[in-house]
Amino acid sequence: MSRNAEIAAILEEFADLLDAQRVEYKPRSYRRAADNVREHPEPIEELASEGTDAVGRIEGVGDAISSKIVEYVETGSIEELEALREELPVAMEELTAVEGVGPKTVGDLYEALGVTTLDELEEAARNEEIREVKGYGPKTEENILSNVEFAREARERALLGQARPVADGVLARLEREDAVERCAVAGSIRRWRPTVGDVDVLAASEDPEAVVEALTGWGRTERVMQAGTMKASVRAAGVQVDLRVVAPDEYGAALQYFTGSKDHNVRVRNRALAQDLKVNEYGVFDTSGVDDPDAGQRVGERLASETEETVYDAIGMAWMPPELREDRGEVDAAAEGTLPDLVETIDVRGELHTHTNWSDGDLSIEGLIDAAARFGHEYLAITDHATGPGMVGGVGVEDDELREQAEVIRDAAADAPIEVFTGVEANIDADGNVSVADDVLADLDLVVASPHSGLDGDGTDRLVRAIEHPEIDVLGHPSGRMLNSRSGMEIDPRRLGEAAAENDVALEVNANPHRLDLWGSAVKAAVEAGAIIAVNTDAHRPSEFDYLRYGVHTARRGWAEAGDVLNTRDVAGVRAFLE
Ligand code: DGT
Ligand code: CA
Ligand code: CA
Ligand code: ZN
Repeated sequence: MSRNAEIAAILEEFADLLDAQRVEYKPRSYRRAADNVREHPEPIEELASEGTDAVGRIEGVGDAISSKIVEYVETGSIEELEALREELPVAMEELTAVEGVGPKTVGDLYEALGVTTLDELEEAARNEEIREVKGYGPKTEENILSNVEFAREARERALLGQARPVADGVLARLEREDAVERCAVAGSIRRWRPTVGDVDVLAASEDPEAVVEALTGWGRTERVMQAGTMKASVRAAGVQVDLRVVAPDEYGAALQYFTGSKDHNVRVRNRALAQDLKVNEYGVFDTSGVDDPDAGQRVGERLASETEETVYDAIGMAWMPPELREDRGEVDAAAEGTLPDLVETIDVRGELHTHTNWSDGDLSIEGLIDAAARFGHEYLAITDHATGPGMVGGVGVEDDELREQAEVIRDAAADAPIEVFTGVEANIDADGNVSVADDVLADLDLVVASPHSGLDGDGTDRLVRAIEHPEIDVLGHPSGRMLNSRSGMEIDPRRLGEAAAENDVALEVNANPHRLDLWGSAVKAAVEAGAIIAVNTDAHRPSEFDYLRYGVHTARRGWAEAGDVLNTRDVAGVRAFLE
């Protein structure tokens, strides 16, 4: 791991603080340098050890910035940045998470009102103090009050992509512990929700204290918030982890209970009640001969508790994957034996949305093909960004270059160990037009079209119009949402699904953990309307092929079976879809 991302973040903080002081021009050059440092293929700390000249060879990094980078790598801090932080002691990231509040507003409100935190910002808006500040009015207050809650929630929930690796680490640690008989994640992380409040972990053990100690003493645990004899709460790698230890013979009932969702559990419980059964975290109990079923937790004859399968079976239901447990009809389906046979990560054979260094990806065409082959894919579509709305800073590829790139891809494909499709990611403008000339699109194997700008209001009409374009094959990240930072367009997934089915377009589940777009309920509605789904990682670098599992589990939350997913088909099957 190079330190490029870390140093880019430092440069961005610099830019924010300069912006807040209304310094002109400089912030823009810091941001540009940050982008280039982040994408630079060599580790920046190695360049820094060679001196400012070496760092200065990175595009957009001039003398002033390169000497700050060297200062940071050598001393761990930058004097000028420390001074800026002292002048403006604001929680910049927290405050700018409020939509419509940028660094300049933060600077102004600090100067005038001393606002440093989200709570203070909200209070100032509520007390109508902001309208008194020069350049601001009641509209700003209104905007802050309507967006502050979203920003607060966004900060409290971790992205699945951040939490899941922590969960994997906790489980690996607990599995090594002799005292642990069985363990699993529960709660929203087990259901693969796009964001999670915490990572719930359940363990079965006769020696709970040893299990608690294993977590509190884990190498990645940063802070112990609570440690009892049967449970613990810690902060590990930036995520809250909640551990519960239960007796081995009650493990299944506890797992079922703590997996949730709450709505699912309520429906299960009601189903059980109708059969004179009581379900809780200790088991399923027959209360038919019991005077007061609420007299205690373990009242009546215990029918099941050791495994989840027996718990569901005792209520007359089939076991179901956790992704389904959102009260979207799964309880009835489990009772009727009509649960879907969900798609699995191993079913996916190829990747249909990726970027090379022709646009904003890291790798060359050959490098990307190689990485896809190493990941185990049978085929790969290369879909660099076209120019158009939402593509800033020269990221997109012009039509002429796209023609040229298609030739280069075909040459590379001739020697490739896997099948390679030529392609593009075109932009959908506010009216639903697509940013690339029809004849260029017609010459490519696969066209992804995605919205990248104007991402508010209802986007359904605009997206349907793009779907109806004869050259479009995949509708990329349809809503354009960015988890924890922007909500994206509203969409009617049923209408998108109908249009997609009619026009032979696949709707994407973008597996990037910042997006997960479409999401579970939307996938379900679209698939019910007849649509085919494509689970794509949108990889910009080799490590991002690993995002696949987040996309597949998101599709599973939408009840998708392998047959509903385009890229579970073999090469011939995909070609047939594209023709
Ligand atoms: P999160 O953490 O906000 O992403 O969502 P969950 O679903 O993980 O919720 P959490 O961590 O509060 O609780 C884990 C599970 O425990 C939840 O999915 C269902 C169960 N549970 C917790 N509290 C209650 C409750 O008051 N009633 C019921 N029926 N179930 C509960
Ligand atoms: Ca949870
Ligand atoms: Ca919890
Ligand atoms: Zn893309």
